[in-house]
Amino acid sequence: PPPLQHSVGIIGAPFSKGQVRDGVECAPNKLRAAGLLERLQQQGCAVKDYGNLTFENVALDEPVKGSKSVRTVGSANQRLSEAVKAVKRDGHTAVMLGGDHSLAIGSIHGHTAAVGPVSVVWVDAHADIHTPLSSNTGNIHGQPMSYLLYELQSKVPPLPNFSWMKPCLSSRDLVYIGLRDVDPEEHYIMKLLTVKAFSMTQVDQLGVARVMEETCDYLSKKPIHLSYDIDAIDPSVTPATGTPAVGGLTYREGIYITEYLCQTGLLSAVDMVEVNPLRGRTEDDVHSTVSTAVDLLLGCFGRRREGNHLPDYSLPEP
Ligand code: NNH
Ligand code: MN
Ligand code: MN
Ligand code: MN
Repeated sequence: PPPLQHSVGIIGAPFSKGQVRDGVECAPNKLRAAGLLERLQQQGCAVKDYGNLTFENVALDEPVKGSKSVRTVGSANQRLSEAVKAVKRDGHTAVMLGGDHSLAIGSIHGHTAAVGPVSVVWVDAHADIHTPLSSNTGNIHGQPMSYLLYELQSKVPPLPNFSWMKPCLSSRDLVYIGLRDVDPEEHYIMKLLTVKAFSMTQVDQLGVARVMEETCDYLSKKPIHLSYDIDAIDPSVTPATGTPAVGGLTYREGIYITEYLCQTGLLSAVDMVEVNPLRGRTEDDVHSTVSTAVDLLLGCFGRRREGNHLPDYSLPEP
């Protein structure tokens, strides 16, 4: 297929209150400092940086039914939803640089608000489908999918600063890839809703190429929202993240997912979340994590390992 010029709109979401470890709010600037924008431009993308969102810090934000920072997370996601909606209305593929994975609430909500129903490919070690009441940690980054799914609406209580949103995704339009640390409550929900999932077992069994074929056969041809949690990749490659889980995707498998989704032509929004530059033990740990996240994003927008050239290139004449 002829290389189509991707138009990318980047939103930084320096937000960490969906979990308890500081540092994940530094990721948007780290990803930019690693040359993300320049490298997207070099590979032929039109790039617009919408800058970093600023978030309201709600002063009194006591836990609600065990969940932490509910009001802060609700308000941040409302802002993010509006921002993603605006980027989509401007005609770009939206890239949300997190921040923690609670931000998928606003990102997916805003995406659907602009374009209508979407398919979600959720690449993660974790399912992030706890309801606020089933969660053991109270961290909302482990819950976003339950807020988004129509089928779980009756299981999610009304929460302060969440009245702006309604579920916008059918469980039929969701595929998980890379799961290996799923809580019993989450496993129950996934079986109840018959959610399509390629855990690491299926990646081992089928190989990543078949996993991607089956993912795209399964999904209808709606615009795709890719929500990429960096902890899907093995911690030997991406250790700088809050909840590393052994036995993850290789670098190559991780990149293959992005290359494959890019060539569907349906990729409409991408989240890159849970990069935490304060979690690596060494400078190398952080560098490897950030540069892998950048490579995954480049793969979403046309970078191929066979090499690339711009469509207007011609050889210098002697
Ligand atoms: N399932 C756990 C929880 O509910 C861990 C979630 N952590 C993540 N998700 N990093 O991607 O808190
Ligand atoms: Mn996650
Ligand atoms: Mn995760
Ligand atoms: Mn493409």
